[in-house]
Amino acid sequence: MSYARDVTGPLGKGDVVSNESLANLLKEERRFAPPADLAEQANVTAEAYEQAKADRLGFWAEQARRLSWETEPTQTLDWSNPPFAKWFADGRLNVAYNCVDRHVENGLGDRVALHFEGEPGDTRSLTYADLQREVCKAANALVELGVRAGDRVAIYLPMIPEAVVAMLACARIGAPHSVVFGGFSADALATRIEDADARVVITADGGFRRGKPSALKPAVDEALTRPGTEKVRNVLVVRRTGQEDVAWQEGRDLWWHEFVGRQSEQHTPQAFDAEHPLFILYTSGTTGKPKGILHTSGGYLTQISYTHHAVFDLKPESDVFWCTADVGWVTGHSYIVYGPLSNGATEVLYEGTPDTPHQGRWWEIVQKYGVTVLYTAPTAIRAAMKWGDDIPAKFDLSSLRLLGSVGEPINPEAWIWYRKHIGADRTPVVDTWWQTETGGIMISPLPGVTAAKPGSAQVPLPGIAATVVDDEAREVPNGSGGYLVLTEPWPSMLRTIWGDDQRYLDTYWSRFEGRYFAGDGAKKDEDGDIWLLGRVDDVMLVSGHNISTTEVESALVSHPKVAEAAVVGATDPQTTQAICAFVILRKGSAEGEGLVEELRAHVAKQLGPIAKPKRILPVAELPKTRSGKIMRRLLRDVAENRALGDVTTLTDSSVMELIQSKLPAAPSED
Ligand code: 6R9
Repeated sequence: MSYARDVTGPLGKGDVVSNESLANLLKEERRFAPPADLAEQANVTAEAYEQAKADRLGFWAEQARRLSWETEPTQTLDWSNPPFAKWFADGRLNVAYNCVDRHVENGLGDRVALHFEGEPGDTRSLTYADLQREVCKAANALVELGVRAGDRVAIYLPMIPEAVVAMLACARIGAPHSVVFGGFSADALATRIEDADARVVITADGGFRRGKPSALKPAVDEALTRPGTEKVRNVLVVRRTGQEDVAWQEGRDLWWHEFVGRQSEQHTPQAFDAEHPLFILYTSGTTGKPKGILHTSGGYLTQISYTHHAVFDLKPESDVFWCTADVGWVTGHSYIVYGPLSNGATEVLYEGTPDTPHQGRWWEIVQKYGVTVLYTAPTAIRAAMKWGDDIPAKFDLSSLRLLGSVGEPINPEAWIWYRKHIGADRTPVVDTWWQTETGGIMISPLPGVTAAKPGSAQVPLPGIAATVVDDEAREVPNGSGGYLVLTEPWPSMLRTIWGDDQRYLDTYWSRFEGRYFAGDGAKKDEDGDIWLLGRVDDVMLVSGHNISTTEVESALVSHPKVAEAAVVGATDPQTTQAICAFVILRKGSAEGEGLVEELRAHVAKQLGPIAKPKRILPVAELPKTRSGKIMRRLLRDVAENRALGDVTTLTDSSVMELIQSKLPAAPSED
């Protein structure tokens, strides 16, 4: 049965389960008001909502003044050919200048931009002046390789400072970068090189992961044997691991330390049009080839700079910001590179995994650098919950004043754990909803304004228009669910899918006339606050009821023995689909007799009998993408005993073998 069919059913209509469960989640009426001291000094106050409501475009025009333009824009939005937006179209700027040089010119050259922490424990701090020198050298190197404004450069690197330098060097010369996550296969890299028609690839011999060197260059060599990649002239290779057996193609391959190393530290940035392409970032569609999401310069940087300032309340003189994302994910682009650096922040960049060499590594890093603002994903929070409260308790986390979450709905249980065990029951938690396509944060509490509700992203940011609609595009009343849509263009919106305008129209703008369809299910509670319910493709249809995976997962995780849960609907002759749950147990919870029954009863009690999972399988790990999203598609394959679909974007492919080895388990009967 195809999933596409199920999503056509209206979410939330006759959907008792979801409404009940929402009421359930909210029953304790837990609200967390902003701490008084933070609220008093907050970068953004409630006034911003009023101001943006009164004059949305005027509001964004004002935010654009956060940047240094070579030519100030006089136009804000050109929406004459929707949905192809132009923002600040007659303005000209250089993105890298805004992220680096202007801070040096303002006397901040000695401020640390990046505290790099390698997985083996090696460290390196780069000031803004250091970053300027490195970016200039890399820009000169690309120019020497014949890269011109408009040419695409593929970046396939571990989480090392050169990744940031390479991106900024591309931005500086107007060459759109396409960063490919270092965990992707040669195939995934080849498709992306071909689609973007890249001329140069920047990579490394390897990076450190889980305590050992993990090679990258062989995947590049392999990718470049594939048809469609012939136009790649050069491969620039950073020496990170020092592995001895790096294969080399003379004339094509160049060591970064030699070639970039001998370049001049001077480079004069040239301004580009606000709509000049800044980067392409591929997101895997559920079907077909990955979509190259295109972002441009002026509007993107305006919204990223503003949202980083507003949502993280960033005080560049005193804060130490740490976004744990990989640069290969949009979160790394926007909240490691362009947001923090455009705001002159000091930030941490960490190469490795959270549990190498021990499960307290992140908390040790927070303590070491005095991190004040931490931005991570629910999957990492749930992993920390699973490892145990005693681990973060060993470290001094008192520098933290604000926590953020992104990537998936954060279940109330994890939200509360995060605030309590990482944020000392004191810090606000901002749950930020956005997408590769939106470029920057769209829906989130403001830390100095919003009384936070665990589990809800709550309200669109000032200047952003979002709502929830039913099948017929009618806005749903408070207390109901439907589809999340964005009703007005926003500065950091994608401009198109690279090379495929039609697919851009079809994917995002055809479902609801004149509105951007995000592909997520959502609900508005009685206060009008927005709760994200997961991708509509994942919604389950059980005996005529639409049930969201997020809600059943949340109910499971609210049981003290469950650390993490993934829920899918598997074809079922009686009920159309049957709920099948995969659960990871918390440390110390045994898989013993009766556990499955206990969990099923727990869900039934929380959400009603219809939402009771038919099968529950305790597993050691769940299949995830690098950004921590559970790949439910693969779990459906398992639940329906099918061969696995595309696994190229999986972080760890052995996970699926482990899960499959659990099957066939006798389905528990009602
Ligand atoms: C930034 C990013 C986008 C999808 C999005 C939604 C999910 C992201 C979320 C969230 C609930 C949040 N998502 N943040 N769901 N609450 N705070 O993740 O971009 O990788 O393109 O994924 O992630 O389903 O549509 P991307």
